[in-house]
Amino acid sequence: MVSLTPSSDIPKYKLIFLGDQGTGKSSILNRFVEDKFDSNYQATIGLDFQSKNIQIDNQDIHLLLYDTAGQEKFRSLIPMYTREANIIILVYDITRKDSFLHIPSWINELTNVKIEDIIFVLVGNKIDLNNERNVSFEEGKKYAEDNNFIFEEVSAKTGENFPELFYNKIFEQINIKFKPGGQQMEQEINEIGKVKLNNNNNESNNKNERKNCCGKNK
Ligand SMILES: Nc1nc2c(ncn2[C@@H]2O[C@H](COP(=O)(O)OP(=O)(O)O)[C@@H](O)[C@H]2O)c(=O)[nH]1
Ligand SMILES: [Mg+2]
Repeated sequence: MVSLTPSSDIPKYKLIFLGDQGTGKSSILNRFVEDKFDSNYQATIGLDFQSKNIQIDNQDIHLLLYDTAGQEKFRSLIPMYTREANIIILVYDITRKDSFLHIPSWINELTNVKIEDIIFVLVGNKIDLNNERNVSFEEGKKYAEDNNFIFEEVSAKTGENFPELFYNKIFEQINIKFKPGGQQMEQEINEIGKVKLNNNNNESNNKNERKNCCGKNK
């Protein structure tokens, strides 16, 4: 699944999806990487990742996209794979208010990242279900603005607003504020692979130490 180019000079960026189970993280990843949508629900176990080469202003870049499980029992793994993250995409479901209200608690899990070095993106998913909406566009936008996050509402099902989100807003920010993934990347992928294998039956529910972080006082 992952096609790394180990000795290449292509800059690498690590992008992580966080958010409640069922908000559409895996679907957004699949829509972006393969431009497809599968309505058969399959909960992500632990974490998974894919990669995609893209071009920004004629410059190749390599994106590593880490998909995570929204279940509480996997939260203890978060610091391990948010290490060296460049972009964190926080996903909620516009039909589920609880998933929006839980966004600060996902941010609070980020105990080991340099907040100022990361591009944060708040994404309200499932806008094809607009008639079931429970989180307004304005609520999402205000929260994002208050925290200096990129904001977009999308539908992984229809692909609506994907070009705007990825090829416009996120990549524009990457151009402005880029930090290469660095040498740690391959070692980290190996470690993550081990964690995935070891945690398929992990019932651990450790709470991580919480640090002050953006959104915490919201
Ligand atoms: N209507 C609609 N359903 C979606 C959308 N994105 C995901 N889903 C559905 O929501 C459920 C959870 O999606 P999934 O990607 O597995 O969520 P995850 O747990 O956050 O990875 C699945 O049944 C998806 O088919 C969307 O944009 N619109
Ligand atoms: Mg998933």
